[in-house]
Amino acid sequence: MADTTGAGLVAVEGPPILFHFRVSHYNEKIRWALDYKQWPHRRITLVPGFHIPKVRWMTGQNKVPVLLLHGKAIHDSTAILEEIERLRPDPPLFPEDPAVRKRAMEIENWFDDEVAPRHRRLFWSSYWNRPDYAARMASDGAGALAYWTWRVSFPVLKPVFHGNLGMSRQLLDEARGSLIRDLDQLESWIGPQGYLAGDRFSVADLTAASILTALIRPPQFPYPLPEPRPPELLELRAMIQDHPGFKWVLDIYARHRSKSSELPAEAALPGAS
Ligand SMILES: N[C@@H](CCC(=O)N[C@@H](CS)C(=O)NCC(=O)O)C(=O)O
Repeated sequence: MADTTGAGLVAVEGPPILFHFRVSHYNEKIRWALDYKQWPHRRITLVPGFHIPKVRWMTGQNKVPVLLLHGKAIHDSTAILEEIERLRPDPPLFPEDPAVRKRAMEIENWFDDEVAPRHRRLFWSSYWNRPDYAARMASDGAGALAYWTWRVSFPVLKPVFHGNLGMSRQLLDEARGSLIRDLDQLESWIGPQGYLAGDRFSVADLTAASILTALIRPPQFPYPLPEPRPPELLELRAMIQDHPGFKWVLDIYARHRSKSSELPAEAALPGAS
């Protein structure tokens, strides 16, 4: 098969390759699942805004995460998690009992569809008028050229991001207004064993905790934000830091965020998986 990665790999035979934004909470779902299942994989860091030609060419749409698995490019974190589970069922992330499984997937969808856009919007709002901070955050891991290109392009990219992220005053106010409500909802779902669906760690917990990293950033999140962070971001974090839902995220990360199974670049050649 032809090289579809631009990374010199014949992807059909090699280990999974994750195309991701380091900063992103949807992408963290996939990193965590691969690490949880100890599935050796490669990661290719993309820079928001500049990712579009490659991702569109691979998948016909613009969003990451994208996982290249046995020559097939899969997008959408929910679909990717299902495929990972199918190919690597142990340890399981999806509950066996159909009713609990259905509940876990409902919770996953709620965090993906409702909570994630709100928290991402607030996260980006704290960088909105700080182009230097924004360029360091967005280009993290991609080098000095990416930093400077991003820094110079930000004013031009802003209208695109404005539409994509929903940065209107009304949507931002709504997102801020539902911060505590979202965590109250989460808290109401925590079961006696500390999990959201059933009595063990599942896709529901992984998704909720990943999505909430936009503002919480537990110490085990694999890519710490460049310092200093915008004061507006610290202020948002301070608004929720005493909430039991915030503490739940820290606890789930401390107990279940496995160490990385990312391969060093040279080990990711065909046949290395
Ligand atoms: N429903 C998708 C959402 C993914 C998503 O929104 N990804 C964002 C990063 S957080 C993205 O790639 N945005 C770039 C763009 O829309 O051009 C999923 O679960 O994977």
